[in-house]
Amino acid sequence: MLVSRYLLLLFFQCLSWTYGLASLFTNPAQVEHDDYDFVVIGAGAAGAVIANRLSEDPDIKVLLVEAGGSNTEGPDISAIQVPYFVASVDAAFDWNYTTIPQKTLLNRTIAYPRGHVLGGSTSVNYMFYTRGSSSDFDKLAQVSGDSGWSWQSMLPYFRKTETLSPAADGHNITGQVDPKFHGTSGPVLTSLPGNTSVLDSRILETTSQLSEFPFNLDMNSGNPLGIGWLQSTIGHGVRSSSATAFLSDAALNRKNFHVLIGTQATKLLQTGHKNGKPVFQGVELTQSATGPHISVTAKKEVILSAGAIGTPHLLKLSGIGDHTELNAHGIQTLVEVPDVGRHMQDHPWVPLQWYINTTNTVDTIVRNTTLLNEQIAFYNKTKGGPLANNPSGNQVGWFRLSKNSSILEKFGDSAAGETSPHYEIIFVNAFLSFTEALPSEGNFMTMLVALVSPLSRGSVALTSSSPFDAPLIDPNFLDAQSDMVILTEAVKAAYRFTTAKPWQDFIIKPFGPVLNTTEDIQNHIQNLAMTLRHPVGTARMSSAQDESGVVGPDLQVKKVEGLRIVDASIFPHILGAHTQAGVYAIAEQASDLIKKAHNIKGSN
Ligand SMILES: Cc1cc2nc3c(=O)[nH]c(=O)nc-3n(C[C@H](O)[C@H](O)[C@H](O)COP(=O)(O)OP(=O)(O)OC[C@H]3O[C@@H](n4cnc5c(N)ncnc54)[C@H](O)[C@@H]3O)c2cc1C
Ligand SMILES: *[C@@H]1O[C@H](CO)[C@@H](O)[C@H](O)[C@H]1NC(C)=O
Ligand SMILES: *[C@@H]1O[C@H](CO)[C@@H](O)[C@H](O)[C@H]1NC(C)=O
Ligand SMILES: *[C@@H]1O[C@H](CO)[C@@H](O)[C@H](O)[C@H]1NC(C)=O
Ligand SMILES: *[C@@H]1O[C@H](CO)[C@@H](O)[C@H](O)[C@H]1NC(C)=O
Ligand SMILES: *[C@@H]1O[C@H](CO)[C@@H](O)[C@H](O)[C@H]1NC(C)=O
Ligand SMILES: *[C@@H]1O[C@H](CO)[C@@H](O)[C@H](O)[C@H]1NC(C)=O
Ligand SMILES: *[C@@H]1O[C@H](CO)[C@@H](O)[C@H](O)[C@H]1NC(C)=O
Ligand SMILES: *[C@@H]1O[C@H](CO)[C@@H](O)[C@H](O)[C@H]1NC(C)=O
Ligand SMILES: CC(=O)N[C@H]1CO[C@H](CO)[C@@H](O)[C@@H]1O
Repeated sequence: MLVSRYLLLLFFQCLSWTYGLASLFTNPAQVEHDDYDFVVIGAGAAGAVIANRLSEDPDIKVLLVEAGGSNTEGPDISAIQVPYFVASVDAAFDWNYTTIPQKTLLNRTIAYPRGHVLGGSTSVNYMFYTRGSSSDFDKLAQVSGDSGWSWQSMLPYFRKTETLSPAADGHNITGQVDPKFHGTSGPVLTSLPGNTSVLDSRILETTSQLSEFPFNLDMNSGNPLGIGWLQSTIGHGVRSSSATAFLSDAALNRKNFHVLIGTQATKLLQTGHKNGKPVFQGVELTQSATGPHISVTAKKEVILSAGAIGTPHLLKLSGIGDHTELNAHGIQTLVEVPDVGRHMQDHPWVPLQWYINTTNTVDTIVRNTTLLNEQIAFYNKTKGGPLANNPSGNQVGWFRLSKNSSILEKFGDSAAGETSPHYEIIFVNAFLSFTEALPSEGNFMTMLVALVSPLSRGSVALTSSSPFDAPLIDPNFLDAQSDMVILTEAVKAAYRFTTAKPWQDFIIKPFGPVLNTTEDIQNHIQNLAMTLRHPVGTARMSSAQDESGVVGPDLQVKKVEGLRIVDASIFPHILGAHTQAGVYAIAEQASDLIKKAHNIKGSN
């Protein structure tokens, strides 16, 4: 679904505008050295929430530091605003990471995108809005020993972030979502699909024909199981990111809120001792490897929200980690916290494509520049049409292995609990692949089949002591035997889905060879498995008494004062869901925890 950048440039320049905001800084010389109450590192899903919520109190001064640039200015920004162009998001907004060779995947290395822009990965992601299951959060409460992280306690925070908004085409969404689970006044806009697809009626019909694939009115109710309509972080046809939501003009006009872009935190600095523990309330900043380095000190706390890769990387560079690894790179260990960078989890997936008997799929638009231009003009005028829609399709399903499955018997249950899925199927009305080009003829349905309850654990490790050398990223996909077995079962389930009647006069043939055997499927997985880009766990939460783990249930780094971590890295087990909604919710709850800890007004 690649689109020439020339077209984007040509047609969407009108969408960009220039910031004239008092508190958006591009030069570290503009910030104050030691006048901030809080310094937040990373303006992604979590950091933008925290910085916004803490600066709601005009007496609290907050600095938010982001390595990437503006989300509203620059040549390629239309790709991060127009939903259809998500696959064309440019490397200009990316950290350009790649995994180390994945041993179960024929030693392939896999591109590992992370947003490097205001909004972080929420500015470049596929906009799925899926919260996870009640079991996911109840298990978090259990592991952390804190009921504040349970589903019931988190539901108000999910609502707080969100406003369920009209679909881009204005259709009646009754029967596609249960509004009682949704927010009505939060900054992040969510919506149902904005364009119909030829798959819609066939998928719904299948849910009533095959009991294995039931319909679910709302996968964000705490019970995601079954097939439902996709909710996306799209509002009025435009991507809603943590930057559009929490770093709006109104927020950036607060006198007590400064945002510094194009600036990387290169080290956390120890500033003293308190309660017998080292205090880390200083941050070293720079704009380039060779440029000047400055430092800022937070009066109350530093909040680390650099994401599941950036956070463990920065901790290790700062001497917080495992001494063996730090020694090997000549870094002095200031605090021994061996779990930093360990226990990484992510969701692997494979594509399955079929030729289908229609000309009405997104493929037709991708191949026809005239038609695309017509749609661009239409979108430009109305913020509607296929370009306003999530190009990943209109329905998603979440499934568990059957209760009597021998896999459960042999390996135990890898999911968090009864409401948590083992695998996901995403139904796309287009040819979707990150490794294969769109064939010159034919129209396609793609199923993205993902393992969402992996047991494999990977790591983020140092390459060197330089903050400018990318870390070694190892999701260690399918290392656990049961992961390959369950993903294989998931592919078989996807094939079973296509045996329902609605597909019989519609699917022409599979793209590529038929995967008849377990061995065929496993070869397909080894050759094509990719990442859903959901890394978590690299600074995992554990109970206050637990010696292992990186943060306690209050998100403070263990053995350290003045430093909290709020981002995807704190999840001790991966959610059975795309991860942004969960990160938004933990960040909302963390904002309240921090406000309470410092007697700041405005917590719930
Ligand atoms: C391509 C892609 C597609 C995805 N699709 C979906 C989806 O459809 N639905 C979904 O729910 N989730 C999706 N995700 C995942 C989701 O976006 C992330 O889980 C979520 O954004 C994580 O939030 P975070 O705050 O932990 O990190 P991020 O949002 O990644 O933010 C971290 C921020 O910190 C900044 N940073 C890092 N290091 C430093 C430093 N040293 N100094 C200063 N700044 C720093 C980064 O530039 C970034 O802005 C996707 C992710 C990607 C990359
Ligand atoms: C990633 O690569 C692009 C293109 O080469 C570049 O513009 C961008 O700055 C790179 N990102 C980082 C964080 O270096
Ligand atoms: C992958 O690399 C490892 C280590 O170099 C090697 O032992 C193994 O044989 C390789 N596997 C494949 C399939 O090439
Ligand atoms: C939407 O559809 C439902 C059920 O068909 C109906 O009750 C409701 O009035 C409709 N809403 C609007 C705004 O038309
Ligand atoms: C496609 O559908 C039409 C009827 O709508 C039918 O005549 C034709 O045979 C079908 N083609 C294939 C390849 O199944
Ligand atoms: C491309 O789209 C235009 C505009 O809708 C249409 O007139 C034309 O026939 C299409 N071309 C092809 C090859 O389908
Ligand atoms: C989009 O709209 C702007 C004005 O709002 C106009 O200048 C531009 O030419 C339009 N682009 C297209 C492709 O219609
Ligand atoms: C499991 O139960 C289903 C029906 O729920 C049945 O069709 C299937 O054969 C059973 N499988 C095993 C391995 O017993
Ligand atoms: C695989 O399935 C196809 C289509 O159903 C069939 O033609 C082929 O013979 C099968 N191959 C094997 C090895 O079973
Ligand atoms: C790609 C796609 O399915 N586009 C559809 C968007 O909605 C219009 C109006 O219903 C359809 O005509 C398009 O086919």
